[in-house]
Amino acid sequence: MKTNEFIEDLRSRFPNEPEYMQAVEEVVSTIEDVYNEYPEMERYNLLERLCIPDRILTFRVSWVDDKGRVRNNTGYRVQHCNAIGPYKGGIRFHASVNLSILKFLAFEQTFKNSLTTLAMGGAKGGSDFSPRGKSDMEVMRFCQAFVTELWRQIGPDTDVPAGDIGVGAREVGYMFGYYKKMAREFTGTFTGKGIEFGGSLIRPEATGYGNCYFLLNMLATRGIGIKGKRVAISGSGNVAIYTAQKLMELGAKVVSMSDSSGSIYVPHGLTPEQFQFIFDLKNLYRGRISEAADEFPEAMEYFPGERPWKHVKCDIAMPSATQNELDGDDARALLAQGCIAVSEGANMPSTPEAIKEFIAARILYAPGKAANAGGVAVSGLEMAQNSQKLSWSAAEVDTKLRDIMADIHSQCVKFGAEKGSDYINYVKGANVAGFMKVARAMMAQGIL
Ligand code: NDP
Ligand code: 8G0
Repeated sequence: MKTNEFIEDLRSRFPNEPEYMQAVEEVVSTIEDVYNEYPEMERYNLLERLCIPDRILTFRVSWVDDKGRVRNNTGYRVQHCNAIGPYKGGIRFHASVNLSILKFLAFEQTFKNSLTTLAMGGAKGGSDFSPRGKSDMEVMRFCQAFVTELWRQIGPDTDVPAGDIGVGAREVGYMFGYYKKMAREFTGTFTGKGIEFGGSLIRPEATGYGNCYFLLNMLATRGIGIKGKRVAISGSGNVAIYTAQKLMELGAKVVSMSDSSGSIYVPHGLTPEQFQFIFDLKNLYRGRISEAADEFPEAMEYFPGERPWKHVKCDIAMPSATQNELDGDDARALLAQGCIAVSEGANMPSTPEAIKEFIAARILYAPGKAANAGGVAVSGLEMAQNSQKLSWSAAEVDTKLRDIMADIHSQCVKFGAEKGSDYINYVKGANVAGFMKVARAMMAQGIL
């Protein structure tokens, strides 16, 4: 297989999908060697079948706002691959959502889910609807209209959605409720549900906690501890908040957080009181991160419209907001002031140029598909609990999460250890490990 020709052909077929092509290029460039070791894969045209989603659903979502106006958005579900289990992946509601972004996310999800060791295929969905500034009733009407179209395409053993950017407990609750009504069944068709109706303990915390556990595994390969380390986080949503909480519990200093309007720098690290303020601000009031700087002006500096990376002094960066939020300049700025590790909470937050910088500097760099897999892993555990009609304790789920993150780290080491040195290329490790399992399953199942 000639990688360049393959990529150019795909680019000419999908010329307006830069995020999708970015994700595909990264994976293809790292699995090329193993792919070429198995000529039967090329005979089955496996790579192309693995890069192009099984199915894409697109639909109009019409809903009525509080002023009685009829509003229209576009809804999507990309069912990428179900070779190793039912389609699984979140739903994103954000004005920026388009097919390229959802295709990249569904593609990445397939390899990530493979790494979790659980039986889940890859999918992603969403809409260009933004819940920000909408009333609860508007959000509910939108969710019901969205599920009116989607419900026939999903199910506990078919496709299991969850939250993502802009979709939290409120939105999952509304979507699950309407799904249950339309399908006339009570099953685990969504994950991230409320605890009273089938949700798993530790699911809200899982992505952030899991990323911290992955980071601990990476640091251990170099005999480094987390205590006292300065960690820059971006975002202040689900992933960022629970990353901060676990880091503080582990004795690290959280020196930044952000949202799409700007970032805060906290030179001495967040105190428990400041963290609680941000937690309530985001979870109870849907507020902005600038309000934290207003509340604690002595302790924090606010940079409107800026990302954290150029404004912080940190040992570790954990980008946890969105794709392509850390570019080559940001990476050089982080490296220049001594950053030793980057562990991605978001999906594809680092641009290809930034990744090149991290790898060239041989720092510890974990791509999202490994580091943030704890979220979907605990979703897989939620599915298992739902189908058995039982629920595990927080301690049980947390132990399983730690074990899964350690397993993912081992897979990265196995496939990413560089010959002749002690460097671990986690990008290559995660891609090869994730790919091999899906590829074997696809080969065994014939041309579908
Ligand atoms: P949330 O909606 O809870 O939070 C998103 C955060 O990122 C908010 O602070 C938001 O700011 C900020 N943000 C979103 N879009 C942009 C943008 N275009 N530019 C700058 N900031 C932005 O989402 P999550 O925390 O759930 O998701 C964050 C990332 O983690 C995403 O990449 C997601 O795919 C990934 N992820 C999430 C998992 C989960 O379990 N939730 C699992 C694995 C990965 P604002 O409030 O201003 O919009
Ligand atoms: O639980 C999920 O399926 C889910 C939700 C949000 C994001 C992700 C992800 O892995 O990116 C998974």
